[in-house]
Amino acid sequence: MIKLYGVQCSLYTGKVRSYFRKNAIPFAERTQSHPHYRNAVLPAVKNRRIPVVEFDDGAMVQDSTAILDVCETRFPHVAKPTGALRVVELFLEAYAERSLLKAAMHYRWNFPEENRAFIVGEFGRIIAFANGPTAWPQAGEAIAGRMSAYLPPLGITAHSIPAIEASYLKLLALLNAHFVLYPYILGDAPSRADYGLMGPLYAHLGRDPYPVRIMQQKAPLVFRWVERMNAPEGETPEYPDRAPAFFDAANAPPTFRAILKQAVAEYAGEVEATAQAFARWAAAHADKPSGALVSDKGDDQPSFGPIAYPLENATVQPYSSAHTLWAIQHALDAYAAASAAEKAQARALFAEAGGENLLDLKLARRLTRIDNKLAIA
Ligand SMILES: N[C@@H](CCC(=O)N[C@@H](CS)C(=O)NCC(=O)O)C(=O)O
Repeated sequence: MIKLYGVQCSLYTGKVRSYFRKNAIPFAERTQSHPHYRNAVLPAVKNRRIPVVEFDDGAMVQDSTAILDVCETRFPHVAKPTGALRVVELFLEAYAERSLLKAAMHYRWNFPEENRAFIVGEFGRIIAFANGPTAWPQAGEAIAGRMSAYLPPLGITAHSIPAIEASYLKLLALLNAHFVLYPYILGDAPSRADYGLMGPLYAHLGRDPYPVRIMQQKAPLVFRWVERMNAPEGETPEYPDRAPAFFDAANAPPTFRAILKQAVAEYAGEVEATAQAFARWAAAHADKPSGALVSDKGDDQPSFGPIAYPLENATVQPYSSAHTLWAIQHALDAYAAASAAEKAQARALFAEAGGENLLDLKLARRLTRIDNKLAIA
């Protein structure tokens, strides 16, 4: 049976767990404290991040996006959208994994009175469950310190927090309106847009004490979507007797178009600034051969240095994430592979969302992952 190494409070694990459940793919979930993780998985993947999936033939992959890529070839029966909607699902997956990380991290770490004991306990139970409740707080504190240190490099500051909150609350309202009509982002079947969004919207924003209350009170249909995305049923009571199909890109409903527009508004500036940082990096590293890791130090998700981009009425100043360009490359590849008619549909959708330029983005070099680390293709 497939093994998923991860935990409930892990953003990226939530994405993969939901994919397996929704598509009736049997799996067993384990934490990193399992002896097989330490003895066999970590030495093989050479990357301490979760999730890691060990497939039944022994192949192991770290990175939720890379795992879904592999799953698409291993489980061809799982329906996936085509044409313009394929471009959209991969764009929204990239948006969820990077841009929504700000809201996920802010709402987890900046409300310690409500969240801190819960999340420290969660971390403690991951690494020291067998040692019993008295051991958990101390074990959890060590991880909590490391995770909360990610906030400044993500650009989460007193200046940007009002913008991060405003943008997140807009998304919640738009999703809530969409789920009145459809069970999933692209209609009546889940896609990588949903799996991607499940990372931040379940593990942090739909589960930590402070933000889950916001979701329940302001966007109850989003809370229901989170439940639905973690359940194996194909059909749910609110939308009975509906065929599990995606809507047609040409007739994409206004509620969906509004979600795409919000994602573009939040994320396009970061993508463009990161692509520019990559171009500067590539010019300075023109001798990097194909197959070389991006990071000389062997970092799996390196940065091309600081960037700045607008969000609402603020400027966010994070360290750029090279990894997000690899994720965006998925959407660009889908666009390049589309027919002329599908390209026109994708352009129409992104143009209406204010993001037509994204489809013309040229990355300085092609990116790939080698040994679970970002590399030059
Ligand atoms: N792009 C990776 C990100 C994985 C990731 O950052 N996972 C977190 C937990 S949600 C982690 O393992 N962090 C450990 C660390 O940063 O040291 C993926 O999609 O799997």
